[in-house]
Formats: sequence, structure tokens, C-alpha cells
Amino acid sequence: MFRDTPRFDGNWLIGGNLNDDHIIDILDFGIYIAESGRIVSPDTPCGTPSPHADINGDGIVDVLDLSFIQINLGATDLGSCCGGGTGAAAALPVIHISAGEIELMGLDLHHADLNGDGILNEADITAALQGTSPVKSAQTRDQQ
Ligand SMILES: [Ca+2]
Ligand SMILES: [Ca+2]
Ligand SMILES: [Ca+2]
Repeated sequence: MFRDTPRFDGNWLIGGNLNDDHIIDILDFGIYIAESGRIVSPDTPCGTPSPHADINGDGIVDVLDLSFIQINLGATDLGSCCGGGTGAAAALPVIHISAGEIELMGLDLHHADLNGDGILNEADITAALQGTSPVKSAQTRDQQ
């Protein structure tokens, strides 16, 4: 993760955005949950299909990566690492969303509702940091 300005050539990525929408929000948390525990290539050059949930680039998607989302929740990332990014957020960050709204968006993030209250919000991030694991059926994983 870099926090310096783009003037210093490349140090302009704030980690945590996983779906290329320039905003680090609860939907990215949902994607993290879907990817958690996976062993991935830490090398994600331009053109690698998203999501890249291994935010710290150590080859595994785990709670260390989640901490980036927690720390930067609500932040706008400052641009695409592959050029072309304007850094302009398309919308306000979503940090509280109901399961119904997620379904309307066509997303399947129900597994990230770790406390099972039908809402995806910071309480679920807290649950994840405290070690609550998502319930992932084999069927769910095979569909991805
Ligand atoms: Ca995002
Ligand atoms: Ca990682
Ligand atoms: Ca919840």
C-alpha cells in the first residue's frame, strides 16, 4: 500500500478496492470474504482479472488483507495502477447495505453477512477480524 502522491511516480495506490470502482467499501469486504483463504499469485500485472483480494501481495488472502479494507473503508483509491484511472469515484461508498439491496445489484455476497442479521456493514468486518469464518458450501465455491 502506498499513500504518497502520484507525483512520486507510482506511490498512489491505497489498498482495499477490489472491484475497480475506485471506492473501498463494504462490497469489497464481500469480495474479500469470497476470496479468503485462497492461495494466489502475488504477481498481479496489468490485465490480471479482478478481484485481487491479496492486497498485501504475500500470495495468500487472509486477515492481513482484510485490515487494508477496514483501515481504508470509505476511502477513494487514487487511481488505477495501470493508467487510465481518474481517481474519480462514481458514487458514495457503500458501507451499510441490506442483503436485498445486494441481490438487486446482482451480486452474491450473502456469505459475507457473518453475523447473519441480513445487513452487510462494519459489524461483519469486526466479526471477520475476530475470527468468524464465512459458511461456504462446496456448491457455492464451485459456482465461482
Ligand atoms: Ca470497491
Ligand atoms: Ca495477502
Ligand atoms: Ca451483518
